[in-house]
Amino acid sequence: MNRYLPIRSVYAREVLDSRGNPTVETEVTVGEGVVGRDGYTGRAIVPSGASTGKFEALELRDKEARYQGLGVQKAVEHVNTELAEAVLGENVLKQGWLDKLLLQADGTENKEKLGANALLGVSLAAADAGAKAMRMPLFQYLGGVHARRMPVPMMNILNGGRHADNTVDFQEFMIMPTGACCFKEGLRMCAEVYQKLKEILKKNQLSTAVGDEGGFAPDIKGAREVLELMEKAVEQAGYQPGTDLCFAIDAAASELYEEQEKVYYFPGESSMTGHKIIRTASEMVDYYERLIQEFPLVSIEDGLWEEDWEGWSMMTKRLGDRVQLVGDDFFVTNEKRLAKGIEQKAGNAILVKVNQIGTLSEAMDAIERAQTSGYGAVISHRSGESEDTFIADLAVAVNAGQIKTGAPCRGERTAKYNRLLAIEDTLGELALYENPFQKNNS
Ligand code: 2PG
Ligand code: MG
Repeated sequence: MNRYLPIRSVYAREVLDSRGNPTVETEVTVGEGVVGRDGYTGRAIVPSGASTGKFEALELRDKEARYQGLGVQKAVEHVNTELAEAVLGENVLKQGWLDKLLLQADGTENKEKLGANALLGVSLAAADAGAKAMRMPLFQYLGGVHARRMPVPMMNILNGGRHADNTVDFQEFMIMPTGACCFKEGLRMCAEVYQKLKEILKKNQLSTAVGDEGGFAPDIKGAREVLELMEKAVEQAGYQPGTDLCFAIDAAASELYEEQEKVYYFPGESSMTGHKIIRTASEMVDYYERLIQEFPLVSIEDGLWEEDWEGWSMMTKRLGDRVQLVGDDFFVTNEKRLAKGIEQKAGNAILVKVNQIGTLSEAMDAIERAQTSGYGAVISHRSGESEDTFIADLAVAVNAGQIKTGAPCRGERTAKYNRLLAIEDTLGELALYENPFQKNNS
């Protein structure tokens, strides 16, 4: 791009995320003229995970008394000094170059010097500023004229694991409106099923309190019982499970893994049944296989723990032609780990969380690698989120076809869905919506 739109100022502050913990908000102002007069300001609020992968880029926390150690004043300071210095005067339209400068300023493999939360805020806010300066919607700025595929929501309606204080051991139970005609209708179907599920839980005297991502968090014995309730909710909402809506889970198995004994321990199921439930890697796969046979389960995320490359290859060999096997903690949005997975035929899709890697360009590299290798890419929120809607635009920009961004409940989750409704409106007849699991659709 020939135009030169210099970055005039970079500024970060500490704000709160959806769990009430501090995070970084960054503003990048660009323009040829005077700041505040004819400049454009891009903004970003960095998300934060709870079930974080061991190999994620480092999220810098102050570890001081304030905010119980979770303050981000150091990361904010790094943005306002070193990172600002690195990019001031640079052309905001050269995202790849800006991200390189950010990486150079940090200089470490996992962003431990300045913090991935410091780098990411600048990277995303710069992209937002670029889009505003070009007077383009963010998804078009990032993806160009071919950005038009609306993502199928992978909507979390029941929370467990690290995202809730209930007995459900798997972290997320999701519905995917694969039979919808468009995003808007898919969203409606999901919201209706969500409300039906609430009614069913109430009728069964189960809690309708929600977890971190807005899904309900009742005490239920195991995955089968949850999926049965979900099937009921789909049917009572007037839809057909497997045709109109399918199911997805995030087992977040790294959280269940006991390294010493080399087994997966299910604390909730153990307490509900009164005896200790453990499963080996191959028993985990047996378990998934039974669930696939019984329910329209089309996607399993982090089915095994993040270091079990052999187990992942075994799981992919056994289940990979029937379901999507998504690596989250396993791939951590890292192109190198993904390349190793592709080589070892481990998994067949990547979960993309921009803060796992720390810059937009690196996340887009990982997406491109997945897409050119026949792997799926699911754009994802974190359990700690904000009103920032960047990932909605990113999902359309890269034609990912799938987005995971929580329940149709809690503002930080609905912000993304509402942004997608606006994008679908903007695209009008150009918008595409297709079942990502159906091969050979146009
Ligand atoms: C996950 C995510 C988002 P967290 O495991 O996929 O749903 O959770 O942000 O806590 O890592
Ligand atoms: Mg996950």
